[in-house]
Order: sequence, then C-alpha cells, then structure tokens
Amino acid sequence: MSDLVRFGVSIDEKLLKKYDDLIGDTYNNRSEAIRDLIRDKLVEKKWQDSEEEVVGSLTLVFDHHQRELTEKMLHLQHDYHHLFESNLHVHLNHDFCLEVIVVKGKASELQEVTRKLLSLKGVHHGKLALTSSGEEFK
Ligand code: NI
Repeated sequence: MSDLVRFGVSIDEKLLKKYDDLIGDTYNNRSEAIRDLIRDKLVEKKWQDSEEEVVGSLTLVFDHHQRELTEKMLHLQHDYHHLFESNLHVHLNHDFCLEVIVVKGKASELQEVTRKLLSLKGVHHGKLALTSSGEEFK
C-alpha cells in the first residue's frame, strides 16, 4: 500500500448521519467505508470501459416451462462460450430455476449477452455483477 493521505471533507450533517446509519456496524470507521466507496467507483469505471477484461457473475431466474427457453439460453451461452466459465443451477420450485453463471471477458460483450438473455421470454429476473481482482486499487 502507498502512503496514507489525510484530507478534510465538508459534508451536510444530515447526509453524514444517513451515511453513518447506512454503514452501521459494518465498518469500524468512516475511512474504511469511504475507501470502499472509492474502490467501488473505480471498479465500476473500469468495467464501463469496453476493452477491459472483467470477471463477475450473472444471476438469472426463469420459468423452465416457457417453450424453448432453456434451448435458447443454451444456444446464447454457446454463441458466447468464451465468456462463460461455470454454471450453478438450482431448481427453486416446481416452475422456477435459478442459474448463477461465472463470467469472464470483455465488459461490453458481457453486457451484450446479458441483455440478450434478459430479453428472452420467461426470464423473470437477472443481474450481472462485474468486478475485478482490484489489485490496482489496494
Ligand atoms: Ni431447474
């Protein structure tokens, strides 16, 4: 880690109170919470850059009774096979399945295939969570 720098921040009292309530017992001090906020922004910026290689997970909830849905989902994953690392499938109940897929590759491609998967009829919810090793943000 590089040298620590101290800096003052002017902030509305009510806003700070809300932030303290939000971080609650999770953090020992505001400094660590603010460091995490900054890292989160840097990671977000990194994966907005389409040429960046990122890792993450794609979570999908879908109705497996929907006609041809599982086949369409499989075809899409094979079209972008270089992005998909590993799948976890859970049968949630009689109708719904949950799939968590570990993804790795260009952020722009991951967002593209996610949009295609989410647009399929019968996919009820989905979320792409991207991150990075964060090594450069230590
Ligand atoms: Ni299932």
